[in-house]
Amino acid sequence: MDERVRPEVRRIAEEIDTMEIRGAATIADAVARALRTQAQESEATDPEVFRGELRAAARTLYETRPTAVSLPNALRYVLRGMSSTTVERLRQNVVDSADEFCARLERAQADLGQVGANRLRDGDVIMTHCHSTDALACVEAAVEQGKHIEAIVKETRPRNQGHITAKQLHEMGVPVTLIVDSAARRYLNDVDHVLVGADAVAADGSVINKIGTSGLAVNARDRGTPIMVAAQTLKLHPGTMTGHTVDIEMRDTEEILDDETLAEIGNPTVKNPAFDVTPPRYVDAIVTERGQFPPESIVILMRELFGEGTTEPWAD
Ligand code: RUB
Repeated sequence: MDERVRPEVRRIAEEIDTMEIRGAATIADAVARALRTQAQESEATDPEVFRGELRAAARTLYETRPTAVSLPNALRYVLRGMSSTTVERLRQNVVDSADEFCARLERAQADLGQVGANRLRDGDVIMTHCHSTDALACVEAAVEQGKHIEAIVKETRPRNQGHITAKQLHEMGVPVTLIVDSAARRYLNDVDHVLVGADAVAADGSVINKIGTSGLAVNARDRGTPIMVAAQTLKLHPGTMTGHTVDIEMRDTEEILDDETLAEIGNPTVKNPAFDVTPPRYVDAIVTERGQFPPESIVILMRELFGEGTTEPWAD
C-alpha cells in the first residue's frame, strides 16, 4: 500500500473491495468523497507532491473493483483540471469538484427516476435483479406519482443483494414477492417490466450488470416482457468507444461455498463471476437522466459527453 494514501482513503478502498460499499453509483459517490478527504488531509507544500498523492489515492481506489465504470468516471471528474500552481488552489479544485460530482450524481438519479417512472403504469408489476439505486429511483418516482407498483424480487445469489431491494421496496410501500433466481422464468408471465441497473453500458449498447442479468433478459424477450435498464450517464463506458472491453470481476469462491463443503463434494473447480454482458438486442430502453434511449443509439450520447478520448488520472 502506498504510504502517501491517507488512512481514511484506504478504509474506503477496503470497504469497496469487501463490498460493504457496493453498487455502481454508491461506489462513485464514495471514491469522490475519498479524493476530497485525501486533498483536505494532505500535508504537501509542493504542487507536484500534492498531485502525486492524489494520483496514488486514485490508483488505490481504482484497483478495488474492475467492472463498475462509474468508479474511474468519478476519479476522472474529480481530478480533471489539476493544473493550478499552488497547493491551496489545487486542494480547493479537488474539494469543489468532489462536491459538484456528488451533487450531480444525486440530481441525475432523481431526474432519471422521473424519466423511468413514465414507463411504469398504475398497477404494473416489475421484476428486479440485484440492488440498483438507479432502478429503485424509477419505482420511487412512480409511487410518488400515486401509481400502485408491485415487485417480484430475485434474491441474487451468491450475495443476496435482492434482500436489500426487497427491504427498500417495502419501505416505499411496494408489495414484494421474493423468489430464488432460478424461478425467474416461471414468474415472467406475471410481470410488465424487467427493471435492472447497470455497472457499465458499452458503446454498442451492451449492458454490463450483475451476473444473471443476461439470462433474465433472454428469458424476458422470449416471453415478450420489456427490459428496462436504469443507468445514469455516469455508467457510460468511454473506453468502449475505442474498442476496449469491460473487465468482468471474478470474486472469491468462498462467497458460494466454504472450504469444508467444497472438500465434501470432491473439490470441483468453482467460478464466481460478478457480472455479465447483456447484448443490446435484449434491451428495450436505457433510461438516463438525459432521457431514454434505445441501446443502439447510446453511443451518440457517449460522444457528446466524453468526446473520443479520456485521460487517466491514476497513471503516473
Ligand atoms: C451491483 C449491481 C447493480 C449496479 C447498479 O453489483 O450490479 O445493479 O451496480 O447499481 P454489486 P446502482 O453488488 O456487486 O456492487 O444503480 O446503485 O448504481
